[in-house]
Amino acid sequence: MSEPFTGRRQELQAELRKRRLTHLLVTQPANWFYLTGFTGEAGMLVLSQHSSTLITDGRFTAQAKKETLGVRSVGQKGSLADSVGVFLSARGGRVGFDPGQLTVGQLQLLRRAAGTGVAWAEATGYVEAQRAQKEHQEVVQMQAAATLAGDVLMAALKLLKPGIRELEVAAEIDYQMRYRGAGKPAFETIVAFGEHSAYPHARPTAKRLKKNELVVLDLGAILGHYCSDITRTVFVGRAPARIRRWHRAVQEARSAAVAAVRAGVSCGEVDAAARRVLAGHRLERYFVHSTGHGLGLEVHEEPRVARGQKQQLVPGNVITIEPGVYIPDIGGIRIEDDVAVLAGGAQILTSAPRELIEI
Ligand SMILES: [Mn+2]
Repeated sequence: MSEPFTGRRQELQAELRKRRLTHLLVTQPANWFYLTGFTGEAGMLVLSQHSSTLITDGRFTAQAKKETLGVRSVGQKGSLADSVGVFLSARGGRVGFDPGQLTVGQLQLLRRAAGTGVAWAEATGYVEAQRAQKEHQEVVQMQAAATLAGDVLMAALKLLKPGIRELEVAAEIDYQMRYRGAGKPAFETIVAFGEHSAYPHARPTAKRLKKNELVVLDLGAILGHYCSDITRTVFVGRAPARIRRWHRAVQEARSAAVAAVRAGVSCGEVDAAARRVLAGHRLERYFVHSTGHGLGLEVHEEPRVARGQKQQLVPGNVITIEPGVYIPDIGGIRIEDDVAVLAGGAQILTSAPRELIEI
């Protein structure tokens, strides 16, 4: 099978020509990995209309040569800004940079080093837009990452006995990810017991599990560079009627949002589908975050599945659908799946059971 990087660079280079940029600075590791395969965490990729140059320091030069094909790799001399500046000053032209990724200080240093022959132009989110539309092989990889995350979550349920600490469960989840071949967790694993689960992004603590508590497990694995993200909610004991009712409402909201997913539908419409169901159950005010987010090389990327988002889904988008309700002092309920957008619908990548798990 051919490598995907050359084609991605060619697509971006066509964009540069269209935008009349001679170069684009790629300053973010996920972006340069996407374009070259380079896994180092320091350096800069300078994409020109017909060539690509990776400028890295001594820790990464051998790695850059080994991992990339058709990319010139240049060893950094002095600071990164000096090296990139010298490279650009020798060529001149109109250089695109992403103001969301370069600090004011870095831009000042680059300007000074590149001199007056270089014009600077804001070029926001070019690679991110390309990354949002996954190729078939990327979706296949994300399916594997999602399956692994679901398996780890199901295995972790066995630990949920009264007395265990949130941190112990989180440690076991992280261990199981790596044991099963994942690179590392995609984000800090969330294990939240009882009233802690009312915080959507609770951090695991030394709190011990009690009977008749809710448990929210939210975890993601990075497998073959791609992230997964899954959440399930558990009740320790037999759940009272109101917990069942809340969980059913969240399940219904999740199903409505997934049913709304297909190419051509706006992200705001998907978000509204979940919100409408929760409003019908008078739970809307307890749903305190967006319905989902793009997922890929990073755990949060384009597109955002939030209220009012006009951006339309296209085939190849991979997003999370994760409605939840958070009742202060009692607990939270969230169900999260990863979904690939198809022309006529959605392909669900995560597979663990979605009903309320009582243990
Ligand atoms: Mn998520």
